[in-house]
This record gives sequence, C-alpha cells and structure tokens, in this order.
Amino acid sequence: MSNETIFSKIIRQEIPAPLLYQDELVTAFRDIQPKAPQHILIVPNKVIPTVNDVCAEDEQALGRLFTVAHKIAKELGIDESGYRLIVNCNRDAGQEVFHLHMHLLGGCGLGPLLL
Ligand code: DGP
Repeated sequence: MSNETIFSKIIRQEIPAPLLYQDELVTAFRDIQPKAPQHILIVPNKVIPTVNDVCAEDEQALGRLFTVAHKIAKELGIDESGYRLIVNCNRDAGQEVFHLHMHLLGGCGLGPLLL
C-alpha cells in the first residue's frame, strides 16, 4: 500500500504549487493555510510518514531541511528578525499530513509557541 499524500503530488508537480526550492532530497512550498505572514513547508522528497519512521539513511535529507530553512529565511529577509521551525509527530501534536515536514514560520512576532 502506498504511503503517499498530497505532498508527493506537489513534489512531482502533478498539482500546482509554486516551489520555493527543490533538489534531489527536499522540496519547499508555501503552506496552503498560513499561520504567519511567512509559512513555508520543507519536506523530504522521500515519503517518511512521521518522525517515528526516520532511519539512519534519512539523516542527510533531514539535515538538508535545516540548511534549506536557513536559505529560505534569508531569501525572505527574516533570518535576522527570527523564525520558528516546527515538526509535528502524530495526533497529539496535530499532525494532519503523514509525510514528515518542517514548518518555517516568520514575518511577525510569533509569541510563546503554538502553531
Ligand atoms: P501538520 O499539521 O504539521 O500535518 O501540517 C500540515 C500542513 O499542510 C497544514 O498547515 C496545511 C498544509 N497543507 C495541507 N494540504 C496542503 C496542500 O495541498 N498544499 C499545501 N501547500 N499545503 C497543504
């Protein structure tokens, strides 16, 4: 059974979503329901449903999420003012799409947590 979600279709550009970044390991695009002026999702191209499914061979792609987050934050001009990176895992964290993803939020004061 395929674990694919809507994110796989975005990664393959089978449904329209402007990409802010893509390479052989990760893809970045804007969240469809933004919770901040800048709300970007950065996802591994490989389907990894949750953090609980991460294995050692994923370390390069998961490290890339951070370098791409910094690159995009810089391009958006929010690297110095600050931004928040969030990865939700499973129901209690509010994970809705079961393709591991990093939220990059910024462009305003975010206050003391919650997405
Ligand atoms: P999470 O709760 O961590 O699983 O966040 C999933 C996010 O994915 C949520 O903020 C909305 C976003 N999202 C869901 N479907 C789509 C979509 O089709 N396109 C885009 N760009 N974002 C989506």
